[in-house]
Amino acid sequence: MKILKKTLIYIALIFTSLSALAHEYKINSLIIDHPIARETPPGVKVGAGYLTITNNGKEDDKLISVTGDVSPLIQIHTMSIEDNVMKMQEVKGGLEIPAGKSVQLQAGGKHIMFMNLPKQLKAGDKHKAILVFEKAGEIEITFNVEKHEVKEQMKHGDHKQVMKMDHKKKGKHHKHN
Ligand SMILES: [Cu+2]
Repeated sequence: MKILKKTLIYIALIFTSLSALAHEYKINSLIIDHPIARETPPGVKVGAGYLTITNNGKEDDKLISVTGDVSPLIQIHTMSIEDNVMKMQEVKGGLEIPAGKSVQLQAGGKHIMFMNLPKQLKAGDKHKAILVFEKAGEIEITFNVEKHEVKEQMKHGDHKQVMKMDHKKKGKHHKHN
């Protein structure tokens, strides 16, 4: 009995944490899935936001603007690489959300840019914002601030490797030279 109870509590916990992680919003035929902002390093004045917008309707729509307390100027950006230089450009006139399609704003592609950040974005913070769509109208969503988990793990691994390499170099120094 005790084990069963524990298992049930465990399952309940998994579901609560899942629903906390994956938050979504609905306005008319649009579904806005999992808006997040990336944690920013201290002193950095810009931050990125990501989300997915799915248009289940029969009419195209457009994301016209994003506003919120998180920063005084929020833009929608595209990202491209020209001559090995990463370029970001503001999407003018709104971001198309075609009927029956999903538009992903994600790392390395289209994103929301928080300009002139008044303070650091920290993991666990929540920032409300208003999305305005041409046809669906406006909706309040919350950006959950999350860490760059994958990158941080990589950094950690690299760091360890560098340490190991240093050790080897020191140990084999005379043999090599
Ligand atoms: Cu940008």
